[in-house]
Amino acid sequence: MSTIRLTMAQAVARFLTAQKTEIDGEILPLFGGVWAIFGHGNVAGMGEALHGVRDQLPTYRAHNEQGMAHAAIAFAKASRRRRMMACTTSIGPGATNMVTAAAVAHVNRLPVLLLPGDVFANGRPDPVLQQIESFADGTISANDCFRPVSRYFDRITRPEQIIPALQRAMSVLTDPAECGPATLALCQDTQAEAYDYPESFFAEKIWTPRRIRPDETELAQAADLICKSRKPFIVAGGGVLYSGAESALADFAQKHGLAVGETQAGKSSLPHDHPANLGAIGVTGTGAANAFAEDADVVIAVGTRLQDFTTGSWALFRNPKRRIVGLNVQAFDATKHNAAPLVADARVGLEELSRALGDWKAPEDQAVKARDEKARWFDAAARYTDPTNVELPSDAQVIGAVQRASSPTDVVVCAAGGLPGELHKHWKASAALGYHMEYGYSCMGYEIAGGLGVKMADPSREVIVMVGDGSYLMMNSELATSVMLGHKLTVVLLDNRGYGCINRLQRATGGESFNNLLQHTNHVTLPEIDFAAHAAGLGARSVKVKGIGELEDALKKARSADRSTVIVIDTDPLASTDAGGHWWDVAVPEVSVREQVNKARRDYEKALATQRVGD
Ligand SMILES: Cc1ncc(C[n+]2csc(CCOP(=O)(O)OP(=O)(O)O)c2C)c(N)n1
Ligand SMILES: [Mg+2]
Repeated sequence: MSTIRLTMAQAVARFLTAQKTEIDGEILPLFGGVWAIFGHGNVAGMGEALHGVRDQLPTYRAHNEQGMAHAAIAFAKASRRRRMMACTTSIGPGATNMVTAAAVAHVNRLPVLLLPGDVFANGRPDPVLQQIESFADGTISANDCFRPVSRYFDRITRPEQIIPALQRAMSVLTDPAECGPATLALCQDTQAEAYDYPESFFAEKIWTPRRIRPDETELAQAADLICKSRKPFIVAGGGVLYSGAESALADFAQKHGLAVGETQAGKSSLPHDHPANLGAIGVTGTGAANAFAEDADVVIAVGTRLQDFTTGSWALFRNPKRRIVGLNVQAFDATKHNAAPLVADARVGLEELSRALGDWKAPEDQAVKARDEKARWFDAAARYTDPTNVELPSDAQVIGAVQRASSPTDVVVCAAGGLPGELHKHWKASAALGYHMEYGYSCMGYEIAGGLGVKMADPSREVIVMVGDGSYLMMNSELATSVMLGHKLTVVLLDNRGYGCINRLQRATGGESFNNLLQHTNHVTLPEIDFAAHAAGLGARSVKVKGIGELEDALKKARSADRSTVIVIDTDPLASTDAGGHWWDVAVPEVSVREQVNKARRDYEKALATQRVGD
């Protein structure tokens, strides 16, 4: 067996360069790059190793470990999980800064290889700078915070241990069902230790997507349920896009006469103007999709985790005879709420289900109803996004302007605040992956860093990031990275001077406006933040616009700019789209001295009675 003498860190770097992926017949590096912020925990080991492979595997310097991991996660999502990135940090704060991003990847089932530095395996210099020191357990370091938010975790204390650890990490990162973050905590001294690694460990490996085929019995049971249904309805989740099942879904819906509602992760599975596409489903759903969801006797849930925003906290699918067919690559999701599981890849699952259904078609009245409901929804929704000259436009009016200035291949990116709900209802996505919403963790601060990852995954598409003032203030520094790397973003920053959506939620649950909008906070000076100046300071083009007309002009200029642009617009914190939507379970206090809360509690209890438990 021929061997090569390398440090553990050099072995990691070399191994990563050997991992490839095949996309449309083209062999590409599986890892699009490594994000790195160095400190004493990784600069000498991983830093030197990454320098050695910089021509095959680019290293990118970010400004915040959470931000860089958001970019990596967005890159994987925009690549349909077929390409990914790694992230290396120092020990201590650099590592724990990345824990929130690990949770983002975990919830959203997105692959990212996290390589935090760790304390000395030999313990000789203990405690090193940034070592947290557990009094009770010598095996604990800050990196144990990654355990609950990693699909695979290992701490590397011997150089040869990296061989099985990397192989296991790869199996998780590339498995459609298990997919999520893999964390290998790399002890600082071990990174620098040498070992005679077998050459075979570094042989080129081409990863292809595993397409799980359905079990015959599950397939027959699912087909039987659907054939007996009179009001079937499809829910399309993110799994449709990860599987590349858009055409399979369109064929399935058309052949069997079914309508489709899209989750936040599933939006853009079908073009907005496809007759079967009734748009968003759930708490932030369209009136059309929700009308179908309420009546459905069989819900065909394709590639969705069925989180509460999709199920209306399990009060949306209210037909008493309703069953769910769970077409999902992960049995954990396929069996939720007593669903009839159909464990399979979305694309082959839909194809085989279609074969099993033969000529069966949903009753004709369903297609007529879909047409009517869709027309009614668009009539109702249009007025929210129409042009206006009001001084403080709503989020929906800003969305209308962005939509009018966009082209069908653009990607809109968002994550938290009031915007996700408004975008889910109103955004008209044409091309697949044109709607990139992180709504599994809805992590404030994802937007700009995420937009950068999306742009890196496909530089040919214009990327429009929509972000609230709160989210922007929480994390914006990868804007400077986008300028540095020449990956242009258009950022539309909606300044409603605070946490608008939480203030609205507070009011809706009977609370007094308190601690959300800046005006309702403890303060000596009410902040008047000059976001345009801030963005310019980070190197971006920036402009503050007044109203929708100026916004449309600025969007046109941003499109032809060669650098990231931030367009700031003041918006109304109180307005939101009241058409469509559905109840969401947010627990209201059972006792209070405030009558508004008691009233909200009475309404809450009525709504709770509509929630289905378990079935
Ligand atoms: C990291 C993080 N902290 C807290 C929250 C809870 N949260 C959701 S939206 C929101 C306010 C967002 O404010 P902004 O970005 O200005 O959007 P707006 O609500 O005003 O539309 C908060 C605090 C969150 N989603 N993520
Ligand atoms: Mg705000």
